[in-house]
Amino acid sequence: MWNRIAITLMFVAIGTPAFAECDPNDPVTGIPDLSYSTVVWNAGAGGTATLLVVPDGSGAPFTQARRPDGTLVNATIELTVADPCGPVANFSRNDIWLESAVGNFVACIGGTIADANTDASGLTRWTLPLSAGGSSMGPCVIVINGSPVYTMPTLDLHFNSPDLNGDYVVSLADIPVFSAAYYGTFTFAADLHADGQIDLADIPLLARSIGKACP
Ligand SMILES: [Ca+2]
Ligand SMILES: [Ca+2]
Repeated sequence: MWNRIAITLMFVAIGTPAFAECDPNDPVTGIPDLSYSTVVWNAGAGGTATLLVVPDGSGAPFTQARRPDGTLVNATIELTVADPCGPVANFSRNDIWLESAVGNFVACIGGTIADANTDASGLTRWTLPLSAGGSSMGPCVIVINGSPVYTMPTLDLHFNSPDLNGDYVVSLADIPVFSAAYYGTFTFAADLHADGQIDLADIPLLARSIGKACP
């Protein structure tokens, strides 16, 4: 499916006019231009990373994401918001968020927004835990004011959560999903201590979060 979307997006990108330019007589005033905004995700150089999310925000910070083999990786995302005239300072964090359309990943209201408004350099980050549930093994995109920064999926950041069924709360209803993976076929969603296997190390991450819900 992604191939199809990528091809469509490529077509749109080709049909889009060249970068807008800064007119000193009519400067752009703080309206982000996705063509000028840039993302740095150093974790991407080493492959995929998985972040544990909990609806109440008690999951892992981005500095403690995991590689598929379980080793820790700093998956901090840095976004510089810019318009054709330069960085956009103090742009509201509420208008910048992460999305993933794959799996049953769900976000609480405002649960995936950036840590802070952009600074004087237009920079903001994601380091704090998200408030979210469900899981995703697909690409994650950064969205500014409703439009993705990337025209193609490039952040291989996956999510999983003790809210396995993605209903915004960790409850007894999540346990059958976990048990099925523990005793049966491996399921990424249940690999809460993400290391490619479901074992005793995954259980505390579910047990300690029972009752946790969106704020
Ligand atoms: Ca749940
Ligand atoms: Ca595990």
